[in-house]
Amino acid sequence: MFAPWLTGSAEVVAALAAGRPVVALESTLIAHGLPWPTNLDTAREAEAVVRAAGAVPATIAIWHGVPTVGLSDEQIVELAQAKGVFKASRRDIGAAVGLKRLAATTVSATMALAHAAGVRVFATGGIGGAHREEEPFDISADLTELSRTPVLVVCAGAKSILDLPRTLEILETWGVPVMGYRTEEFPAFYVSVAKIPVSCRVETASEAAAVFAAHVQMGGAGAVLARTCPDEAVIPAAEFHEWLCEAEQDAQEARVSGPRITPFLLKRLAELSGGRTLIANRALIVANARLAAEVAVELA
Ligand code: PSU
Ligand code: MN
Repeated sequence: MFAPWLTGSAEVVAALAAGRPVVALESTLIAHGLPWPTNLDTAREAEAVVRAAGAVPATIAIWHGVPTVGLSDEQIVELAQAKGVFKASRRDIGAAVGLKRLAATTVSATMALAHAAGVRVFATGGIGGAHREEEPFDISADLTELSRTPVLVVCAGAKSILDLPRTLEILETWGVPVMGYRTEEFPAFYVSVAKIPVSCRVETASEAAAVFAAHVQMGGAGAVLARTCPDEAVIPAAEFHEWLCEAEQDAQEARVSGPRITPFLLKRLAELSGGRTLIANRALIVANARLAAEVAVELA
């Protein structure tokens, strides 16, 4: 079950061996998505709600070359403050291991490592997707990974900085189910929902678990379970789009592209919103972690 090249915390290894529920959590949002100390507080709160719901949290990263499932609290503290952390997506796992880098894993890389460990449920903030600009062309590896790795990704949809209709079309092309948790419309990260239908609505964690289990049993791979940002933190779409246009212009002027674009936009949005996007980001990550734990309990 647990690939020999992986390292796991004793708690995670024991839980998996006993068939107890485990929830994977990613590390790019700690190292690149949120600033200190919101990143540490969010990572700890996500782990705490997973435990409270009866599952074991497994924050995943590549620890100086060692793919690790279940970082210790000391490691999370170090990662939250470290400078020059490598942002590893699926293509970068080999480089991070071969060159012994300290790497935070994106959704795509975290899915790959979670699957190698035998973890089926994973919570994050929002998946990557197709960016809005034609130039520079940019589609996240998260979408490809969802099409080939059987892990359920619980998220607040795809990030509102993206072209959401295009992102959903790509997921549909590649056979990735997108479940809406108590919603028919696709959640849009900081913003409540985009007016695009999900592929199926579910009312409970148990329904989500049943859909995912059937999808995988019949030859499917990854799936998305999307819930909206908690009401008290959600950002009105009109306000958000003003900030987004400004942030995109700044990104163009600074000629930011590739893996740097998403962290750049998230940071500018936090500044332009006076910290409101950080409150939303933290709230949605914690809510997703709780729901992921409920689904993991159902699957176990
Ligand atoms: N969710 C968040 N904040 C983040 C991310 C998700 O709330 O920073 C990260 C995930 O690791 C996701 C990545 O895979 O952003 C997307 O990066 P890119 O657009 O370069 O694929
Ligand atoms: Mn990209």
